[in-house]
Amino acid sequence: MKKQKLEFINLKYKPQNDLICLFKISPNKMSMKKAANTVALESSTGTWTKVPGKDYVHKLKAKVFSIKGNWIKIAYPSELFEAKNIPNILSSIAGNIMGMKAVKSIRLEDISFPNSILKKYKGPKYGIKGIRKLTNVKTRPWIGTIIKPKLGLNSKHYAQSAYESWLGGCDFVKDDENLSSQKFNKFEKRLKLTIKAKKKAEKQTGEKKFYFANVTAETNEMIKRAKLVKKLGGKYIMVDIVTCGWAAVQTLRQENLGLAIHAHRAMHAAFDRNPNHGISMMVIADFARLAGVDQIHIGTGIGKLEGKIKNIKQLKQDIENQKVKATEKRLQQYWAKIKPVLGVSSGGLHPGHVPFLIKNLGRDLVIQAGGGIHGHPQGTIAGAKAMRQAVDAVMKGISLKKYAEKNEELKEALRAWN
Ligand code: RUB
Ligand code: CA
Repeated sequence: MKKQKLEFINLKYKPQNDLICLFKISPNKMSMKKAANTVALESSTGTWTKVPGKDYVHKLKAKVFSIKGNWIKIAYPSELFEAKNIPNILSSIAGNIMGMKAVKSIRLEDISFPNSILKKYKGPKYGIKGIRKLTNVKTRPWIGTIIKPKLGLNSKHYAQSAYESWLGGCDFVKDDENLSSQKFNKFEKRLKLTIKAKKKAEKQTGEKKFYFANVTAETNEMIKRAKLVKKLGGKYIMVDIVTCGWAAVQTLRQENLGLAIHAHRAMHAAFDRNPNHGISMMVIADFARLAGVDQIHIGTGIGKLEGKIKNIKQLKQDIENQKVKATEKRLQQYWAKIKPVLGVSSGGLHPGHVPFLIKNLGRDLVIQAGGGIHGHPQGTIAGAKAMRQAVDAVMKGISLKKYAEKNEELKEALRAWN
């Protein structure tokens, strides 16, 4: 076969109005340059063989402009993408190339959007400052709970458990990712009873309380459910962004209902768990920020689910900062008018983990526990109290052990789980 010209490599190129992708690739029986060229051509204007082109088409070629070991950077002219269409972007930059024979593995590690693309998207409605204002929680981390058992409870028992969680000190109560509108707990009934319970808890505690109803469903149905939340006076919704898909998330945000959006990331690990292949959580979070969720699960670095604290810290900077600095494994990004997203730590947490979480991830954080609240030996109210006491202890600079001497619920939680 004739030696192929590597037309999609230009190591002198300086990106301007381009979308930039950072990939980690492992070539399959070919040079890194050739593999990189193949990735760039398949994800932009080329295919497996030469086809006649025109000059104006050549201008739209993606360019590999950096190769460092297995890490390559590709610049895509922004004209390659339709405005307001996340699926369209992903079909190029994380589409066919994920299954190409030219690479043994390929991982999209990070993405950086030029302003010409950013300005087409709404981004989060509230951002972190907006959520502080909405919830009236001034400086401490927020405390959330996921009602457990995650499936099976009827609507009445569900709302009761939510009520007890708020009474004990939770700010947020959320549905679990796999609860939608099953026969045993229909969405509308659950929503009505839980919002009623929320109002009662607000009166009793004098605090603002919030319920994140999981609206994840077929898109039209999802919008209907979100509108019902608004009609009944809810302020938040929750959506499983990966399983319901980017188009649906965009639609939900573009409806502009004024509701804050909590993003659950169930199924993210199918893309991001393999360190050599797939799509990183950083990229998933970048698209979530672009589409406009207000808060997103980022992991814990402790607890029941996989994830190193070092990576979670990086991810948190990525969703919080207006200017994200480049590192060897991250691209720089200026988010312009797109607001920050609030990070949520969740998965196997209990009060004993609170000092670690605040030390590593700061106060702009939702600390969320299901089992670590409802599994408290004295029940849900005590479980929520223990979590609130743990947060209060850290805010006052007192060790949990010391604070537990005068706070029975915390003492019991530490005895059970620490
Ligand atoms: C929490 C739970 C959530 C996870 C999701 O329950 O199961 O769905 O937070 O994971 P529990 P992630 O507190 O009983 O473990 O937040 O990593 O996306
Ligand atoms: Ca990025």
